[in-house]
Amino acid sequence: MRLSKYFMPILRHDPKEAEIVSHRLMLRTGMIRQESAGIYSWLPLGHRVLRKIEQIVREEQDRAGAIEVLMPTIQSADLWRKSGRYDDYGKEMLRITDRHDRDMLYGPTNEEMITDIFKSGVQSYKDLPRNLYHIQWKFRDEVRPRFGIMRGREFLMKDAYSFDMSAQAGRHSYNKMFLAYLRTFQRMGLTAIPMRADTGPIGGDLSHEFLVLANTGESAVFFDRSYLEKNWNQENIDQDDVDGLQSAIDGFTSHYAATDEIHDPAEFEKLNDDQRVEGRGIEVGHIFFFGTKYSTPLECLVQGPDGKAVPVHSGSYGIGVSRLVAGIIEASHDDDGIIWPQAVAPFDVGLINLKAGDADTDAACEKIYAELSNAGLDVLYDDTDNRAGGKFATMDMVGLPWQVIAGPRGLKEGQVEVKNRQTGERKSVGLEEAINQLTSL
Ligand code: P5A
Repeated sequence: MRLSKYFMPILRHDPKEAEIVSHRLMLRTGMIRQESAGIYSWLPLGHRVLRKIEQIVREEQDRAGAIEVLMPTIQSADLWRKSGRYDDYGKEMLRITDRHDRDMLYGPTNEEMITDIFKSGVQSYKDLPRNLYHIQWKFRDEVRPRFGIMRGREFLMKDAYSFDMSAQAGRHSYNKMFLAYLRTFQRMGLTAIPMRADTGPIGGDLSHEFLVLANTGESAVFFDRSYLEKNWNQENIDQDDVDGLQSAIDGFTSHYAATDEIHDPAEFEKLNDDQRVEGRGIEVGHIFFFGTKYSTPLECLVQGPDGKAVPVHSGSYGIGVSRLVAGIIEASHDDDGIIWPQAVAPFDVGLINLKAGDADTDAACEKIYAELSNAGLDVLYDDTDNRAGGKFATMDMVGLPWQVIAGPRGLKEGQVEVKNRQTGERKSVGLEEAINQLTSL
């Protein structure tokens, strides 16, 4: 992408309304624009990151055996009346009346609808287990939308719903999602710690939240240091081995980890001083097992092997896809701006032309741009005639993993600079070598 043809409205100054770094940097780099309180447009740069995160979430859900669907954002109130949540959900639910005076709502979550969908498509125990998910916009009329898209009113969520014949089978489905979550967040370069959690308006009695550590997180967290040393993707776990997966999850959850809501100081104090970590965290995922809470009122029954109809056991599993964009920035930035982990970066390489209009510099940049693009890399090419200082600052703020800087002085010796945004290391290398280095990443 050539910057001269792109839409990336950079703000020169910090916006007053931004209290935390992710909100500030998302506004400054032109990733998002507020439309009303807690409601944002995703501009091209932000949209690219959102889609990358969504794709990682999708791949890990698919790998865990979940099946993608897409439910609407607008729902009828009928099913919610049946489950009893139409009144329980309170003011967070945006209620809408259509032209026929029918009560509708903008979905804050989809337990009711998916249970109804499932019920209409499945009759026998032979069709279970199943896990259906979608990635769809939700609306919650939060009292205090804040921190940009971190706590929005409209936000993108991945929500999955599992259906099983028994509580034990349901537990296995829960465990598969648990593992998928650890893998998902790690692929995005995040350390997300699973913590036992309250179930709130979703319900059930088994629940875990996944928290990314950041000083600006909304929850206070207390945990055992050993969580910081885990590499979930390296653990060789067979997700279909019921007992093996259960003991792996038991292992992951055997150490102390809790948010302030359910923190037990006496238990925490039992850890050695150097093992105790207190901090703040951002909730990026939340999983629930609620058994027959929805299947009973919504009459979602399945015929067992003995011919008797029984309510299915279900769970629901959420990931804050749009919140993750902010969560990653909170976890990965410095004074100069964002430092995108490779897996979610909006572009792989930022190419800076230090003298646009100079024939040799333009030719060298065109060659680099073409060869990196042909090799499948996404390149943001700053081909504008802005000042070099401004170009450096913008590129650092946008935070792409690699930069290639080309100017007449270096090119006289056939050299360009390659900069690693994370380490800050800059190296002068031959033009071909720069291309080889980046295409072999
Ligand atoms: C699980 C999936 C649920 O809604 N029903 C379907 C269950 N859980 S949850 O914890 O309430 O939400 C899941 C994740 O969505 C993100 N999230 C938000 N992101 C941005 N702004 C908000 N206002 C917001 N509310 C929830 C969180 O990451 C949460 O873990």
